[in-house]
Amino acid sequence: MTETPLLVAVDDGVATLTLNRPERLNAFTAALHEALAAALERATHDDAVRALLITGAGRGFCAGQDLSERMPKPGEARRDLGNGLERYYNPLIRRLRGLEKPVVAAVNGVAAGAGVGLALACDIVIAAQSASFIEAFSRIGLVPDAGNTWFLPRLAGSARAMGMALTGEAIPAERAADWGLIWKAVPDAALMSEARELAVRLAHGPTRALGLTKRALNRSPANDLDSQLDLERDLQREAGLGEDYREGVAAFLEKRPPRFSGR
Ligand code: T3D
Repeated sequence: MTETPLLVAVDDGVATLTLNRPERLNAFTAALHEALAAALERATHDDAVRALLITGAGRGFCAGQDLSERMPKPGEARRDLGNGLERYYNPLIRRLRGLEKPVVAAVNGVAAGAGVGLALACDIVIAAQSASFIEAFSRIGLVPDAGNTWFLPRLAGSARAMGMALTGEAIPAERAADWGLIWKAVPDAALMSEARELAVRLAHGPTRALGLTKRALNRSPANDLDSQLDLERDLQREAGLGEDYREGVAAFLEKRPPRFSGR
């Protein structure tokens, strides 16, 4: 068993978080949740981190909850699974969606159960062609959680969401991309270089504006057009006061690449 459930490396503006339980396809334990929450908290407040990249060690991305932590001991009362969602999964998904820095998921292998929720909570999902997405919940008598019932119908439509959730069938990465569930599927050998290149590009971008863009798109499903127009006005006001906007316009007029600072 690996002892460090999460590897964290910060380089060139990108914090790379690697789920590191390859022998269990990076299934979530309490220790992995705690390490991930702490790393996301640090990344939120560290100005040197302007984008994040989340991936998995070994052949899997994340197989959801580690079921060996759920094996009932003889005589033990039945566990209230709502408590685990409240304590770990819901804060994780909220934190990823609320983090105003771009987050890229490099889905290197199977994503199952809450592992799908983890991937879909990221802003841009790139998957290896050999990866797949499995709503494994129905296979073990559970309901999709970790945001799955919110993400799936919005990204793929309700017919596909329902099919995935009720059957638990594996959806290969290329089909997931065709369905709009993820950004794209790439050859396995290209996954990490493409995902890293994208994360570095975003980290060197106008990250304050990218964070506000993320806020606008995340609020959109709950808003009517009028409210969304008001939100765009407010966020644009904020972006327009930023240094990156001045730099972007100056660079355009001077016909040179911009040097964004994220301010
Ligand atoms: O409990 C709560 O708090 C509620 C929250 C729930 C959130 C959830 O995510 S519920 C859903 C939990 N996840 C699953 O049900 C998925 C279980 N895993 C699988 O169905 C399969 O492993 C996969 C389809 C993902 C991959 O299959 P395959 O054939 O490629 O690999 P494998 O041989 O099944 O797995 C490799 C090893 O990882 C294996 O261990 P072994 O035999 O080599 O010692 C397997 O037991 C282990 N593993 C895979 N997933 C999990 C796991 N061990 C514990 N928990 C897992 N989720």
